[in-house]
Amino acid sequence: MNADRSYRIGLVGKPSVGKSSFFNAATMNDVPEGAYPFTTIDPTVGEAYVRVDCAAPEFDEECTPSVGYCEGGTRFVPTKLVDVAGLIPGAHEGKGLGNQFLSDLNETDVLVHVVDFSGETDIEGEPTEGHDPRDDIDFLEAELDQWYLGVLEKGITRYETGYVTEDDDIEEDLAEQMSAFGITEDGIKRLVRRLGIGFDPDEWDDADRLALAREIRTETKPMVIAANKMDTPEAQANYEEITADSDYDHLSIVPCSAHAERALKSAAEGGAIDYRPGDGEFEITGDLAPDQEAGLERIRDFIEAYGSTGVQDAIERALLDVLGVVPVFPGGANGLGNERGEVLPDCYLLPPESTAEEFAYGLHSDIGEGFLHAIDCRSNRQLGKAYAVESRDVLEVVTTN
Ligand SMILES: Nc1nc2c(ncn2[C@@H]2O[C@H](COP(=O)(O)OP(=O)(O)O)[C@@H](O)[C@H]2O)c(=O)[nH]1
Ligand SMILES: [Mg+2]
Repeated sequence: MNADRSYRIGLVGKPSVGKSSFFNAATMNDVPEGAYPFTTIDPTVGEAYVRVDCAAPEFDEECTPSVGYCEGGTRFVPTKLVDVAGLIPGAHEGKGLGNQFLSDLNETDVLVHVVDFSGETDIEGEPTEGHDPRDDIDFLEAELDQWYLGVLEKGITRYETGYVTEDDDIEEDLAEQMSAFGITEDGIKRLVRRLGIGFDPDEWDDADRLALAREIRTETKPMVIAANKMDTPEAQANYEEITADSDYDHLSIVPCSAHAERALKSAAEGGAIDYRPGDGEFEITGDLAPDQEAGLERIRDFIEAYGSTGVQDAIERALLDVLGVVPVFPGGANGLGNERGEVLPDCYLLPPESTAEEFAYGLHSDIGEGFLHAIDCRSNRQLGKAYAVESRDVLEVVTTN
């Protein structure tokens, strides 16, 4: 995670799969101008949201969010979405991933690989028919693995050519070489043990090295697949086939239609329908021309079949499920409101396995330093600093100062 505590979800994929369409649909939000601090700086970084059930109703209160918004008991908590264009296909020709692409990727915490499931774009993103989306999934995984492997090999060389002392461990050199990926020595040790390849890199053959690179990659750059263009029958057929293929069990594949999400949001903005992003239903509220109504009814059939347009789902699957980020509300044990009369103004997205003390440090370093205990505002139970925060906890921190 970046120092400013906000997560970045990277949208990746070859050209013409629908990255920009997904990005626009996800970041097209009915919030006031000026609430888009990122778009002015960098058009490829936008604000998207993850949905979290609001805790305020459990306390018979109404929340007043200071960031994002709350609709019908669902908090929309902001997060950053990045359109990481520039994936260069054609690695087989020795081109590989572009340098800019790699440094942009390094700034993301989790990836959504947007794949054209309709099969109507070839590996380079040119129009075709009957392309197997599995080739795109395999391509990106293999490319990322090669990137990691290259850095891993440098770490091994560093170990082998370095000044060898008694306490010189391979995991130390690898962690140092791979620090940009955010892997620690302990992390490397755990993965080496999981693979059972031992701690002497002289004993590692090419397959072992690649396997280790892949483990480190999947651990530090987790990914979901957005199976896009699912509004087409070709994509639906591919989706059935690929989700039944056990070779792809390791991936989280979310059926998705960027077009449908965009159409529903536009219709909602125009007053034609009531639609809350991510929902599996909507209500027609305006007078519609017959063709607009027919178009919306086709989308209704689609979201009823797949549960939603999938855009919100893909974002949440990435951040909450795959990355394991934990939403926590700072609150007060004697009434949720703070001194300014705001009720649950914040909902923090914390790294997996965060403790109450880390939560306190996230509020402010003074609060972390003065930490006495936390209070679970639902039960009024005291929690020690090692308490592992849980999703939707409402916590007050009691300090010495
Ligand atoms: N049917 C369908 N087409 C889509 C969808 N999303 C994007 N497209 C189309 O795919 C093409 C490429 O989209 P774009 O967002 O520019 O892709 P990018 O190059 O990955 O950013 C455009 O013609 C889009 O209209 C979708 O959900 N369904
Ligand atoms: Mg684009």
